[in-house]
Amino acid sequence: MSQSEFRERLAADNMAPLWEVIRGLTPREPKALVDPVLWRAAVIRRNMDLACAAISAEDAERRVLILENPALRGRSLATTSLYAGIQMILPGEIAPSHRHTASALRLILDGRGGFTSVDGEKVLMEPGDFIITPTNVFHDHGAEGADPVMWLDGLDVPVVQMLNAGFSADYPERRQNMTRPLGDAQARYASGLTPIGYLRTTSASPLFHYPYSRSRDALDVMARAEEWHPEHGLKVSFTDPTTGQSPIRSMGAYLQLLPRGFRGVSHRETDGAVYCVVEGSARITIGETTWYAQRHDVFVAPGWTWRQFEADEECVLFSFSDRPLQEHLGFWRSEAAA
Ligand code: 1HN
Repeated sequence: MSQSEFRERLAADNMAPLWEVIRGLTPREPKALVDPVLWRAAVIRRNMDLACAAISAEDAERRVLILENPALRGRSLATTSLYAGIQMILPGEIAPSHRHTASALRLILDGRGGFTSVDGEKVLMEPGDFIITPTNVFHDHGAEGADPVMWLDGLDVPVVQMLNAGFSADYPERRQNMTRPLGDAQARYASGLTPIGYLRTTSASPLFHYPYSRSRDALDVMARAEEWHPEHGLKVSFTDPTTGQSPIRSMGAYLQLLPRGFRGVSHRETDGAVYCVVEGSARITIGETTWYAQRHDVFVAPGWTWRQFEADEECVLFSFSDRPLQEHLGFWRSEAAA
């Protein structure tokens, strides 16, 4: 039997020779599947204003501009495992209540008077706040003040797609009923006072709102010790106070303070990440690409690509990645330049 007859024979029986593909299945190291890419804040805002003229939040369900990696065009992906987008709500608008398997995390960029309701509890969104929408809980958003409200969304959509485990449903009304008072989760889980008898029943954190006023103060106080990580400056992860783990199992979110004059050591990690400059500016080198990133610029650092942070002025970066998932599976690795 010739080679080609053999291959046809196997294909006809829905079989294939592993020895022709084994290296692709078990690469020596991760491949560069996505591009480093940066979206300027001004370009985001300009296109968002066009989106606001084009469609209402109601008609869109979610008025979002997807941040697409040019290496994965048409697939709604920032990296192979992360979805990222920018969402805007105009005063008086409601993004109607729905739920889905994919978990979402949000970094509020601009505007006051925004709210999001998550599983029966409403929180007010302020710039810099970090908010999660865990898997399968109803959530709706709105803007009740005079400002348009804009934020960065991160979702684990690609993970849900890979597992083909996704469900979704609409809430019967535009806004969900409130079952808990304002500030309830904050009081219960972020005061160092967990109610006795509390039994965790969900996979995600019961604390779902991390106000920037608190995280920024914490960074400021921690920074006074001047204990800088050689690669990251001062980097903290958002944590579920009831477990000490990431508030969402599939994604981690981080704040990072680069002190003035910081010259970070080049490093690489198996998790690719989406970053957003919250305050100040920094020189970011990803592989062969260097950007001078400023407030509200968003960029992708692909996994296992050399990454370096330098700052002439104090800079605060937000980022999210699939690191907790990789750590759970025992996949996560990092390396610093010699
Ligand atoms: C979604 O439900 C939201 O609820 C944002 O704000 C972005 C991207 C893909 C699928 C669902 C939201 C989304 C999304």
